[in-house]
Amino acid sequence: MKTITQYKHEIMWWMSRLTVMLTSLFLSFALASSAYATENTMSMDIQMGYNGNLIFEPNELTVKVGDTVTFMNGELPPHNVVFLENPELSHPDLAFVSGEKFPVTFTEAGNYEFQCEPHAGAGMKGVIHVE
Ligand SMILES: [Cu+2]
Repeated sequence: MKTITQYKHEIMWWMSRLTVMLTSLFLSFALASSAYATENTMSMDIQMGYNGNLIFEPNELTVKVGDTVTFMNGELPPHNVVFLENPELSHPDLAFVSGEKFPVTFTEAGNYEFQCEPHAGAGMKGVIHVE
């Protein structure tokens, strides 16, 4: 017959085994998800005319090469997105309808300054840092 102490020892042994197994399981998940994050590109939104103001929100963003930033038309249209030194990325056509989207994918590192042409004078400008 087993004594209470023997049972206790057995339970402790199994609990320590379980802890090791769960820890390694957790670590493998953590590693797998971090690998997943670095392999896949991100997609982020910038609101145009956010909250009834003539602003981009956010007006500064840091992304990685290959990431896509989607400019979403909000309030106080019309808005557009013009990259001062990268006309090929620009969407000069004015967006009048709320919810219109301009996706822009960045394939090279650098700083990309942009503005909304009708509202640049009001300070509707921003910059995206691509690393
Ligand atoms: Cu605008």
